[in-house]
Amino acid sequence: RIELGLDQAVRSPDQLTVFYQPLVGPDGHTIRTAEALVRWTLRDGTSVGPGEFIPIAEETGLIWPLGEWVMRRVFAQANRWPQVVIAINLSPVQLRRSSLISLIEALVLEYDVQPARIEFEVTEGVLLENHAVIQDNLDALRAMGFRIALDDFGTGYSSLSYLRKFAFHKVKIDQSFVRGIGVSSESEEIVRAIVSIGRALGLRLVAEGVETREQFEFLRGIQCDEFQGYLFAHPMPHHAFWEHLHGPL
Ligand code: G
Ligand code: G
Ligand code: MN
Ligand code: NA
Repeated sequence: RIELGLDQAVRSPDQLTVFYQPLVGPDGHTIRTAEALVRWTLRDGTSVGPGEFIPIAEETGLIWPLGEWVMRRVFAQANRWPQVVIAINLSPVQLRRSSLISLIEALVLEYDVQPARIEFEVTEGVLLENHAVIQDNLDALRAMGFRIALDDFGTGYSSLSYLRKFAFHKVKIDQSFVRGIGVSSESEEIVRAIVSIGRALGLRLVAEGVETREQFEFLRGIQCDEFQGYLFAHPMPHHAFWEHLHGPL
């Protein structure tokens, strides 16, 4: 069963790794941010994608030790790349616990990480819950100096009022809209609308899942700030990311 295997992987995390995917600026190569994405490779060499095991980790509670492990890995590695901000995905399950903040405070001291170097990505689903703890946790993270990005924007029951209610730094436009660029004028209009609202609210705008030159040109034309996708780079192991930043050793 996947649960048992995941439980073992989290206890002795030699099967887990963190990959990093660069986000580039409008020139198509300057890297300001990288997203941390967990990978699980079984002993037999097969790998299970986070799309499959994160939901199970959320149901079983394993997201808690798994999330802590990801933060420890990223915090330990972040100091090697002072020029980039590392983005970490936070599950709604993590955000619902008030002990998240004391954990992160302890990790900041232990790894001597500057919060401004870390960005937390939260999905808009979290905001619908209208949970006081979630709001308090986001406020506390912001007060500590972390940046907060709203991930997968446009896929949930988005209400624009959330953009005002929570002071995000960034909005990540969901891949599904980016995929529609050049294909559906409706997707293009949605992307334009998200960008103009985000801009009016002073947010940075990130496009996810950019795979073609045409998508990139469109998004650059409407002044998106950052771009993430296979056109620029795939998620990669930390040593490959290091080489990507500095050239081969
Ligand atoms: O890397 P990939 O595109 O396969 O990721 C699939 C999903 O898993 C994405 O929604 C991504 O946000 C999520 N994910 C990847 N790494 C983490 C992680 O460390 N924590 C959480 N909560 N989600 C993650
Ligand atoms: O839900 P979240 O946005 O955190 O998920 C990010 C996921 O998107 C990662 O699993 C990453 O591997 C994937 N991804 C990144 N760039 C691209 C891309 O250009 N195309 C596709 N299809 N997926 C991408
Ligand atoms: Mn993400
Ligand atoms: Na996303």
